[in-house]
Amino acid sequence: MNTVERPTPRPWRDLAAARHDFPALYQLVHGKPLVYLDNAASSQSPRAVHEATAQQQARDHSNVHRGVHALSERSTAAYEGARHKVRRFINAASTEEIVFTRGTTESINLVAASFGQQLKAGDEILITWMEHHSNIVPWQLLCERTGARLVVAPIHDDGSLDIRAFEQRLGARTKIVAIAHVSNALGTINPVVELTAKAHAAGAIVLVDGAQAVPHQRIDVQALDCDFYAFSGHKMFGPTGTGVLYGKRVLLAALPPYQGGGDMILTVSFERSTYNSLPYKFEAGTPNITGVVGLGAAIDYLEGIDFDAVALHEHALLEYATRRLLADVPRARVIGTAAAKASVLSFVIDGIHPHDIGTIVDRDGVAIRTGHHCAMPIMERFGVAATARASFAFYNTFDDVDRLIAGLKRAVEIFRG
Ligand code: C6P
Repeated sequence: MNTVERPTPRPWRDLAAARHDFPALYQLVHGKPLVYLDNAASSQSPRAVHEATAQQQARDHSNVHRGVHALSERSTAAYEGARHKVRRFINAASTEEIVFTRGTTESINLVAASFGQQLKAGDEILITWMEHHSNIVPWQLLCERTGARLVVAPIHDDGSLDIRAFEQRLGARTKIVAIAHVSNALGTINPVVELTAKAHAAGAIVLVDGAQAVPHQRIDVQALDCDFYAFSGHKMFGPTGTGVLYGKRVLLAALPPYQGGGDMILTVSFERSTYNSLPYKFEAGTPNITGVVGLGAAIDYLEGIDFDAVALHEHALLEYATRRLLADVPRARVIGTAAAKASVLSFVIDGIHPHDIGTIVDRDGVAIRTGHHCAMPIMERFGVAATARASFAFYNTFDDVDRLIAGLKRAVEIFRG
């Protein structure tokens, strides 16, 4: 029985209509209508993205920046057009600051490999306890190469960052501060403007892992004032294998290339090569042209969405799901209860392994993620091996939450024996 009153739905006319743009949401899974609650892993993409990628593949497939023929010119225009869309979307000052990558992971590795060449023994890289492995391991590898030290700022029991401890760990040795904008495993939203200002005051540069922020809120990299901002296309309704590294022009211009190959050079001889201008210096080899065109289409789509409405709707979903979970699912505990939280609900049900929870609700057509969410230190911090995680996008509904809770109650029944 539902013991929690449902919020009166606000007139989400646009968002409710938008749901119809996502064909994947209208399928049966194990004979039941799909409820897709794994958006933090990968969100579904709208028809406009499918159409853009299909056209790129079917009509314009060719290489960029290399040919004078019509197909290559069309591909180049679409690829560079997407760069303009990204620039506008995150309010970067120039397209020179927008580097296409395979995803957040590659964006962070790029900075670690390139900017990281300046680091030496004794330098420090400050991260937080709530980072995804993508924002831990590249820095560990850099520490191994250079003798620099990885320093970790702890978090409170509710999953929010301990800002005093963060400040105490900032110092003259801190060269890089690398922080998640939003935690994928807890949902915590970090105060990145404040943290960036503190890091800059200490003389460090700041990389923000924006993988979980970009789909949910308007990002303005100039307002954030971070030096680098990394995100993935497949979490913002675009294709897999696409991502972006934003970097301040003055920093990118001074950095050595990441990878060598075609397109990132101006001249090559056996004695020496010279490098292309920004951002091409960081885009070696044939890029994921089709994917980037799809990412551009995803951004066009997002430009038509009211992000304030998205934030309100997702917050309402998260609140309702949290209250229903705690009221109606015996032995459920939420992991990550920070006041500032995005639409991620990580939880455990005592006595049931998260993988069993995920498998049982999947039989009901409900897709959630279970596991350590590539954030093993967070699991250790909260004394669990894994959690179950429901993560919402604007196209989710209160019905979706009800279906999740019904599945979870079924799981509890099954394990009661
Ligand atoms: N998190 C999740 O289910 P890639 O794989 O490069 O697109 O994104 C990596 C990444 C980096 N930072 C954060 C905060 C992330 O959430 C992710 C991806 C997915 O939570 C897959 S593990």
